[in-house]
Amino acid sequence: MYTQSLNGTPTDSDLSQDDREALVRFQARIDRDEKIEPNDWMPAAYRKTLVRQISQHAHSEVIGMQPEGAWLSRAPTLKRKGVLMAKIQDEAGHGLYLYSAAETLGVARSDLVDQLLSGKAKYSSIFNYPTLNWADLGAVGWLVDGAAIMNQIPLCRCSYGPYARAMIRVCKEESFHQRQGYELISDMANGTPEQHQMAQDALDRWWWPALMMFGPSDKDSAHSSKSMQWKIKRFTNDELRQKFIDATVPQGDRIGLKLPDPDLKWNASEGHYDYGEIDWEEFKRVLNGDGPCNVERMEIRTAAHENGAWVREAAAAHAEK
Ligand code: BYC
Repeated sequence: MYTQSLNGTPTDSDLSQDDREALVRFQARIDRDEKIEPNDWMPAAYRKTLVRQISQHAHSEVIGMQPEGAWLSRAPTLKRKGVLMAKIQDEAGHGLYLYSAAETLGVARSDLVDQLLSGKAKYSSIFNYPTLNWADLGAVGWLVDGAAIMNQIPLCRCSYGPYARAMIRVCKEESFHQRQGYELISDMANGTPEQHQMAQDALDRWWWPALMMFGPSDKDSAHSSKSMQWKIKRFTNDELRQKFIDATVPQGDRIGLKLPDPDLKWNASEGHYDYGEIDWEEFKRVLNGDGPCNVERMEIRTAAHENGAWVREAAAAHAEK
């Protein structure tokens, strides 16, 4: 049945007259900026898109703990260690809110996790890059969390209520993450010449992967037009990427770091920065499992899942009592 089914994207000719009318009423609610709630009627394709996006977002938060976790035992001061620990715990929390938001759409979290572990579901490309030195933690906070906020603030106005509400708290925490990263990399950039060089090197390696977080260019984005019509996405991938670049260039200038793009220049007539070509071949390779850390990330995640089996069994046994 079309109306509430989770699978398949029917074509217009598959729809009954009732379904067509329901679709018109649904789009009218979206156009009036009403929130869609879990028990409301929604087209199967809207539900499917949300499950896909929210679950991939949740997986990204969970996998995203790994590049930072690698530095917990090597943080240079107690203060930095405490901040890093809090940030990583926040990411775990974001994953949990997001899995819960996805579950309101009628999918089981265990199925979503299986999709991640079997390689069927994606997670953000950015987490397949390594954190090679301490300055990378600054670059991750400044750029990766900075890009995340740019992408996620509009999701607070997403048409699906549970996702939009989860994003409000996530964004508050992401804002703290971005600021701690910028403070960390500012300290490095203003430190000794060697520390400054480490900060520049981290920026050089993280800049382009951070731009890829926003997804393929609009002309290649499979889902954007439908997601914009349904107000799941409020801006296209390229619009958000441009906003991020425009916000980040002056931040780099302020701390004396140079963004690694020779084509970056202010375009006064359009009021934004023009930028160079993104290496989309690299993006595709990373999405297809061939990034620097894809294998390692999945091995660690799979081992954590297997080692946690007894906790899930104990929790289920306790719940049955
Ligand atoms: N990496 O049609 P498109 C965080 C996939 S967590 C991997 O434009 P859409 C953080 C896309 O899924 C950051 N895959 O898709 C955590 C689709 O594949 P499928 C995660 C990507 O959904 C810890 C295909 O390419 N943020 O910030 O309209 C520590 C075609 O793309 C990527 C979110 O998940 C990518 N970069 O737009 C620190 C935010 N880009 O599903 C920080 C929520 C695209 O057809 N998600 N793909 O197989 C979104 O806003 C949207 O899903 C995207 C993509 C903008 C990412």
